[in-house]
Amino acid sequence: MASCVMSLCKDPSDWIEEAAALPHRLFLRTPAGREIGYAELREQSGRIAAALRLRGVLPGDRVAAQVDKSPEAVLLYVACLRMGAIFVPINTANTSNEVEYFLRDSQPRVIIVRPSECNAIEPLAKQAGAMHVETLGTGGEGSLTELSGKCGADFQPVKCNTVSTAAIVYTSGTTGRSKGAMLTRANLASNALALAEAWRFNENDVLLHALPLFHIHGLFVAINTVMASGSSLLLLPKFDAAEVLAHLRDATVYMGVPTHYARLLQQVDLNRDTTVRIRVFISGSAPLLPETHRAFRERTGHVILERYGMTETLINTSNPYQGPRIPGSVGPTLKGTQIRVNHAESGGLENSRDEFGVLEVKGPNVFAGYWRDAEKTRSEFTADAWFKTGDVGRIDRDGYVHIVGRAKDLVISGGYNVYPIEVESELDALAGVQESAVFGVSHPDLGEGVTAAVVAKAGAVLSEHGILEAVRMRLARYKIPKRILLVDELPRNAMGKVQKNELRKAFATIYSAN
Ligand code: MLC
Ligand code: AMP
Repeated sequence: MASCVMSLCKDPSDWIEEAAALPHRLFLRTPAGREIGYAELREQSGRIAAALRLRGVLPGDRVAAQVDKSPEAVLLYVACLRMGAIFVPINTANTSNEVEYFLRDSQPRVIIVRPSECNAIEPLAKQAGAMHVETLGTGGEGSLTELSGKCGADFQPVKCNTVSTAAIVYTSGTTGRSKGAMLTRANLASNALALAEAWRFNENDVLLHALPLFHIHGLFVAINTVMASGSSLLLLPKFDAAEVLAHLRDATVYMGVPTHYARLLQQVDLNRDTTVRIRVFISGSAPLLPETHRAFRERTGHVILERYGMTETLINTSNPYQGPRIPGSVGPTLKGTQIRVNHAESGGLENSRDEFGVLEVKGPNVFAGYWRDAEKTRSEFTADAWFKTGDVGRIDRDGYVHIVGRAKDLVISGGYNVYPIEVESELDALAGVQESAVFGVSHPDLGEGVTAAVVAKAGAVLSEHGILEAVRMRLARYKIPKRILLVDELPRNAMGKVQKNELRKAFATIYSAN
């Protein structure tokens, strides 16, 4: 097997320079037959960087993107890395009021959107102070490509301080609106190198990429690990179980969320033969059920490698490449990262025993803080500078971390995080709604289904359908409750706090009974 990590580079830009120097090295391929070598990655990302510079983007300026997945979307991210701009990825499911908030908060110099969204975004961008709106479509069409096509290929990457911010990724907070997590160039570089080494990435690897590009999983865990090891991507436009299955023979590594594995298991052709070329299947972003782990092993012979991460910390732990991969555990910490259990805090997790506590993390992977929110940053770190993950777990005798629950009020649906408060605020604002409580209920496909209990105001008549219609334009689709349950009152404890555990128990089977 060829070398695992090309060299110990300190900045993500260096990966591209190094790999581009090697002739004929492939970076990206699509099922339609498009190929981009590392040399072209350097050239084409350079043209995009030059185009952004023409629009006034300087190092440290934000470049926001709400675009569909495409090779150009990958090139855009790389262009930002190489010019020292701060990349702000936005979920394509976010509605215009959500996008408006991200723009006002991050103040980008340029926002790149799908061509069909240009007219809707322009007034929002103007209000937020973004100077330019550019477009990029799935086929690479749009004003960004037109502009970059007029730029030369001689772009010189900007030398950046490794502690400078490379990306701001919005992640919902436990209170109020989303916060922008500032990830530095050193965070990205150190994590990618640790992962490339832990997962034995080498230049012959082909990563089958079916994840979205606006979260750390599909963007940094997948793409940076590929770039850091000089390997390549087979880029699918989205996750589709049959498409993934059809391309497993063309790749050596697969990364997905547990819903991907649950859906692959529904494919009759998933077996040892169709997965024979893959050397490792990796899962993360949400808990992988031990049943899924076992069923996948039985059908394919592959033991899924589960790892644990967060937007604020990138990847913290991983089951070993060699050595036991334990179902229900996320493995030991990655090289350079430390995790401790704060036993004083079990975050109110009911039935937690003394050995459990809130997991706290330290290491080169931990982010620099929340964008323009020093107070929130302070409150999420301990006095001795450990980041409080809000996940509850324990570390066993062999150093394996086991996550048993969450202290933070969070639902993870198909690998997307939904903070109940955001959904509750929209529900509570509706005429006729007295109050609401949003919680997660076990869901066979999505892991957890976003679920709402709603109490009507005296005399008001509410319906599940009417409520869903009313919030449809306000919330991204994945945040919209799968069920609205009309109840007379919310269960509360003696302190008046809503007992979501009672709700979870009362409605535990609503999705499995379907
Ligand atoms: C789509 N829908 C969802 C959903 N995804 N609803 C709830 N939860 C989700 N995750 C809704 C759509 O709005 C639509 O609703 C309907 O389901 C079908 O849409 P779709 O586009 O066909 O969905 P599909 O392609 O099947 O997407 C499901 C999925 C996708 C699981 C493939 O959500 C996905 O790729 N998830 C990965 C998320 C991810 O990358 N997370 C990493 C976060 S980083 P309607 O109403 O129109 O029918 C992180 C840190 C770490 O967590 O450790 O990695
Ligand atoms: P995000 O804020 O989107 O980055 O999501 C991070 C959260 O996802 C973590 O704090 C965990 O709660 C959860 N998570 C990620 N990976 C795993 C995993 N392998 N097992 C359990 N939970 C996970």
